[in-house]
Amino acid sequence: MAKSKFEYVRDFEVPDTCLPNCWAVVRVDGRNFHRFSEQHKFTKPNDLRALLLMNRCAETVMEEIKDICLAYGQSDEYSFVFHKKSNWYKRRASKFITHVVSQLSSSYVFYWNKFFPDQTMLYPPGFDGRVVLYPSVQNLKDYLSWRQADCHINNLYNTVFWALVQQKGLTPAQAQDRLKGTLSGEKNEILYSEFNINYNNEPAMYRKGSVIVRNKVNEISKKIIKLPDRAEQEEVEVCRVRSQTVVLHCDLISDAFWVDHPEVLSCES
Ligand code: DGT
Ligand code: MG
Ligand code: MG
Ligand code: MG
Ligand code: MG
Repeated sequence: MAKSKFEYVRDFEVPDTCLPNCWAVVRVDGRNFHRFSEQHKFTKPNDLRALLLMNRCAETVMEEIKDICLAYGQSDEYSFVFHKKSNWYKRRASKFITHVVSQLSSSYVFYWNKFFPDQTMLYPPGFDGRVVLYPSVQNLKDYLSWRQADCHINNLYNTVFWALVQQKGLTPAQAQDRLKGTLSGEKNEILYSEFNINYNNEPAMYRKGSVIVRNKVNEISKKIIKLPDRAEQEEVEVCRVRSQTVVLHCDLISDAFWVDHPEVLSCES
């Protein structure tokens, strides 16, 4: 087909390929969720509905994009790890980011009512996205450890902060003052001695965030077939290996997770 004289504008598009053989992590984060969580009356410090909704959205992203081998989420953010061998959309960064962000955003609206049956969505939420490449498995593990450590630090702080405000009647400024310069041991001690809360008994999803991996399950179904050497049709059992997403609230910082789940980073599947 003859080209139009306008075709040359294509040359303004620049390549944005993610470097081969690197783990590509797309992190999405809610836009101004400080405001969104206030307006939609999220409970503090953690809103179970909001976290479960984010997990559902992240599972949808993984169902749609098979080259994602693991996802990790906490607060209003989720990180999606594209396998280093992925060649999805020729590894174009813009495809990685925009497809993840749009699939997650539309899912957030699509599933909202399921998790917030009594709360109307007041305005459409937005999410930002970025992709970062990690050349070694150790870099990738350290990235995930960084996000999980962030979850832990924020959650410990928020748990004590809101206990002081909600149960002791301190103003936010007073609570902030009280916690200024405290180490994590001291925060644990305040929770234990003043609120009878053992931080380690707080829900694992709040303390550790959520990890999504794929589980292989054998799915047995019945099928009616006609074998060539038989006169009648017969019902036979067929076994299919299906991959399902599963949400965990485990530690990613120690080696145990990686020893228990070698399939996550392996090149098979
Ligand atoms: P950004 O990301 O720069 O557009 O701005 P924000 O406001 O989204 O800031 P970010 O992402 O650093 O912090 C997340 C905000 O979302 C933070 O203000 C607390 C809120 N948030 C997230 N999860 C929950 C929750 O479960 N309960 C409540 N009450 N707030 C939450
Ligand atoms: Mg932010
Ligand atoms: Mg945010
Ligand atoms: Mg955030
Ligand atoms: Mg198109």
